[in-house]
Amino acid sequence: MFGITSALSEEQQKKLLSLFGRVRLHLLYKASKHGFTAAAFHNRCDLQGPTVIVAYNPAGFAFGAYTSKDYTQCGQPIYDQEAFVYSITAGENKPLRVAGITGQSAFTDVGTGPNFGALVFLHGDQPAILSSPGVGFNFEAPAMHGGSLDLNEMEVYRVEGVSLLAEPCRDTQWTAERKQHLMKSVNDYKPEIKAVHQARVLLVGPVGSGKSSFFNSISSAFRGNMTSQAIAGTAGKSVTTQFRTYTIKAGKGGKLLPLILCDTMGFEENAEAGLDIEDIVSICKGHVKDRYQFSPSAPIQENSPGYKKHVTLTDMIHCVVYVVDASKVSLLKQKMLDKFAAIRRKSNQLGIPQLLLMTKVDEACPLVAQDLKNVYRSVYIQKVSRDLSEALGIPLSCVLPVKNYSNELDLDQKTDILLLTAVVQMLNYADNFFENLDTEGIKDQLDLYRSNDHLRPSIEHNAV
Ligand SMILES: Nc1nc2c(ncn2[C@@H]2O[C@H](COP(=O)(O)OP(=O)(O)OP(=O)(O)O)[C@@H](O)[C@H]2O)c(=O)[nH]1
Ligand SMILES: [Mg+2]
Repeated sequence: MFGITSALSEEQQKKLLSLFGRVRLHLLYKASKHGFTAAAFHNRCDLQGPTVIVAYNPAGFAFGAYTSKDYTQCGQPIYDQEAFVYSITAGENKPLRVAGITGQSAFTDVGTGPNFGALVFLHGDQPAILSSPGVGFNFEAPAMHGGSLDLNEMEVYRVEGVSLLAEPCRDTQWTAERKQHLMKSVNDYKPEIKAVHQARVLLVGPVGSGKSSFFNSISSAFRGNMTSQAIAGTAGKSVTTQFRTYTIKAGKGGKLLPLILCDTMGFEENAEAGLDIEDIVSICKGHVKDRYQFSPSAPIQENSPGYKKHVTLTDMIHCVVYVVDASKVSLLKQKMLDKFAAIRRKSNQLGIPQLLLMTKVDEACPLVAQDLKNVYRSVYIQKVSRDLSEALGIPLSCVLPVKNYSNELDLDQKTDILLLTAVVQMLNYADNFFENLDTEGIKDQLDLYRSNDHLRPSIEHNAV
């Protein structure tokens, strides 16, 4: 949570983390800031997946409760074998960790403060707890909280990267055959329209989200070794400042793939900085030439040097891909979401299908960093996908998680499979663009573009 700092001391944080293993804590709620009330707690903590409460009392104890389940205010007792209550007391080397009593519920999911039976937090909508050792959890009250029932502070953290789904949400084979099959699908792809030989896919997204790295990664996967044709990196501003249209070869010296990846300057929250939405519209219509130097002060004009007046279907964008860093989703501000919404409106008007590429899944979830196969099993990645899908108004099925190559020296089969799966989906969506043209409304749709006289003769469908 931006701008709100944790009350955990370094020592307390270390002890708390030692209860979980390799996880990350994300502060959701801080009572002194949001209010010592059940409503404020539920407002921030419901439907967040695994969470841990940290309560601080005047006796200097930090203690609380962990649950792997959501708070939903369903009114039912919740059984959670992974739940525990704990205390991390200064001076004590080891944290106190108390698992639930077998057969008893972990907590009652009601609209009051979190009720773990033995410990009820925000009791009576006050900065206080109710302590009843033996109800659900058994402990000695002096060891847990020193008998001090008032609270100076209470925080709730989402525990990220802690759990895996029993079954993956998408079925994938992580084998060499699967990789070959995906590569063949890309190689053999033919746009539905005869005059178009390559699907043109536009990558747009915030500064540093991994647009240029995605092109580099796809190019590397096909070449069979690491390449970095597009300059990638981190800086306060967008590293990419030119519009680039990249072709990709199927192997070193091989034939060109039927795909062009268009890389853009990153956009920023500030309306005056980063890529301009009007530039995106011009790109989508095919008016922007390769290597056009973006200018944050003004969008491209008809008389700009990089402006292409006469365009055909070949020049247009056939699929827009929003690129978002999975590890920064909770930091996306409303202004950024508004930019996405504006681009989405324009793309819809132009009939261009859209996908969402969620990069840096390795940075977002430690379980995925350990083994990329966990990408479809990570509870946290599923949650981030859902959040993004809702925030951007894009169906969950259109969210494509990937890990780009960033500092590796060698290719990795699982990384390639995830990257290639995303490319195949982009090509499928580009086909939807061509299919949409083949409708009654074709004239209306093309009228949305300028120079529609140049387009009409080129719309002839490839025989399938
Ligand atoms: N760990 C990890 N790092 C990544 C991933 N994708 C990109 N990066 C790193 O993130 C940084 C930014 O990546 P870029 O590809 O330059 O991002 P961009 O969207 O092109 O950024 P701008 O051109 O500045 O808008 C680089 O340091 C990359 O190495 C990923 O999937 N995982
Ligand atoms: Mg870039």
